[in-house]
Amino acid sequence: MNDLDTLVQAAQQAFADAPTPAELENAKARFLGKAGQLTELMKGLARLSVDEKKSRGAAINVAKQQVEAALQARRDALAAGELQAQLRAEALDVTLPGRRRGTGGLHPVSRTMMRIEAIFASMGFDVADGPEIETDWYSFTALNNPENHPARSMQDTFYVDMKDAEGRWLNLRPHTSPMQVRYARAHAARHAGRQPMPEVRVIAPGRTYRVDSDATHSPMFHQCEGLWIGENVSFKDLKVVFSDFLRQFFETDELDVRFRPSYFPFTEPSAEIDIAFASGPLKGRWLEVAGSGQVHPNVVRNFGLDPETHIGFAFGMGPDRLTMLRYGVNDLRLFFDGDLRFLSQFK
Ligand code: 2U9
Repeated sequence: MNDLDTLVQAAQQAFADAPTPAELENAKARFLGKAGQLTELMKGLARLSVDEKKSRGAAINVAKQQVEAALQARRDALAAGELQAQLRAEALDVTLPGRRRGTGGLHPVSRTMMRIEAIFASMGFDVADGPEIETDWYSFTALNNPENHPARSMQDTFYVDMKDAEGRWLNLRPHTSPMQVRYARAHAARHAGRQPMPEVRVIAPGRTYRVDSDATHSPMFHQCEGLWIGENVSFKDLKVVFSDFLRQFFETDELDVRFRPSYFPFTEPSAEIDIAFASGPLKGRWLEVAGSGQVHPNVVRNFGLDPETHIGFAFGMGPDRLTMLRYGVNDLRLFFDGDLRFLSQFK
């Protein structure tokens, strides 16, 4: 093997050993660069005779072409390797199923609230919304709750670590009635002196709070109360309005409705409202769905109205319980656990 063969072999080996394009260019410089081995051999031709120059020059050129070919081959191989690595890194499995955008749905209790609001709105009721942190007067006193009534006790009501202007602890409203007191007072003040005063006809749906927790009670629950006050609104109107509401809500005319005498401090007389379905799994069983009554004169007075001329009725129901009845759910806590396996059934 002559010196040129050895040189070509050394170059091929050096190129093959270069792991990166940068190191390949360094190796190239050792053979083909300004001071590279082949360049030095070319410079040496000057010392030779004309004939020797010809044959030696041709041989060096052949060696140079072989070195350049090896260089190009290695360049191509490294570039192809890089491309392969990049393709591997960016590999995409086009057979995977696409990711769908999750679609939400309304919470079953929200659906019930919306149904209740729509039905009462169709009967001319306004929908009122207001504070969940209340004063003692709006939650209890205005509603004819005696000072020592158990509903005010620490076991039942959540209190907030802050006092109102009268020095009484604020509370998380235990019912939505305070909102109706606020609404009725604002209404009476706005229409003061008008004869006759436009009727108060309002429902107050919303979150309410009590210290209570089991399969049928949650510390946060929902209520929807209604109030209709005018100069000539009677218990008969209550029976018609609420029976009509129940038949629309449960989408059946074959519903027995009964008003059973009861007691609430804010109504007199008072009645529990029970229903019985004519078919289905609950057929024939009396189920308590609401409370109601003629608004107590003391409460009417707290609206800023004269109970001698203004009279009417109120009712209160639990949308959580109505939702359980409508969908056949037996544990209230399911509504508030946030478990999508349960909730997504209502989409
Ligand atoms: C005002 C005056 C009176 C609303 C009423 C009830 C009877 C009642 C319960 C039913 C189940 C609450 O949701 S529940 O836990 N409610 O029994 N509520 S009368 O009476 C009012 C409301 C507002 C100003």
